[in-house]
Amino acid sequence: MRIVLLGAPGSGKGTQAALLVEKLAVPHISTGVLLRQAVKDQTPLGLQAKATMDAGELVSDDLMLNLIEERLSQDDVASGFVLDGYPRNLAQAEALTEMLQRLEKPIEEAIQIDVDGESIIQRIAKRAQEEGRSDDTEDVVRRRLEIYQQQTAPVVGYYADQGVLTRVLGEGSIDEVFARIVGVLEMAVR
Ligand code: B4P
Repeated sequence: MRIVLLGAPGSGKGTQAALLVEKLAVPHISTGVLLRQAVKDQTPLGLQAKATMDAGELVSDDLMLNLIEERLSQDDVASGFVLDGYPRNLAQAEALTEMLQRLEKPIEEAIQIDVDGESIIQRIAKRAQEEGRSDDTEDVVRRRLEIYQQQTAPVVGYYADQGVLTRVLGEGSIDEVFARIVGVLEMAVR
């Protein structure tokens, strides 16, 4: 299946995507992970993206489109994929639809993970202590949430209009949220 996971920073997209790809045996494509690896490897992309990520802003649509097109052209996506962190604004959503139409691999399910702001702050504060990610500081998280509201939240409506969106409650334990997502996918394949 070709699935997009949507949700605010800290909603559990990355966490749930990792569980889903194990269950479905398809690749996990996380633009956040790809970018952090590029920064670590000091590739030209990583060198360009680092300051933007550290400020909590979105990396440019052009850079992201190249990154995602390159990844989605690889052979391992033939059986499907779980996309996590892309698209993050309407321009990216439209570019993705156009690219996947060309590749004859349209999105089949978009799942929005809904979590309230207070849980998000607590989860990211915990991750900041555990992992020390450079964009998990309080000020940067606040900025990431603003950007989410302004630019990423409208993507939910975009997939609703395409008739592929389901919303899932992201509160509760990781296993509880996962069971809800699996329930949605089981309904979708019937
Ligand atoms: P991402 O890596 O996508 O960062 P994120 O939104 O914080 O999500 P993540 O997947 O890491 O966290 P999750 O909610 O799973 O992006 C980082 C940056 O890269 C962006 O700010 C931007 O600069 C850039 N970028 C990425 N994609 C881009 C694009 N398309 N265009 C432009 N720029 C882009 O989990 C958060 C924490 O909550 C975890 O510690 C987890 O353990 C915990 N958690 C999860 N579920 C839980 C639960 N049920 N209960 C308790 N804790 C839970």
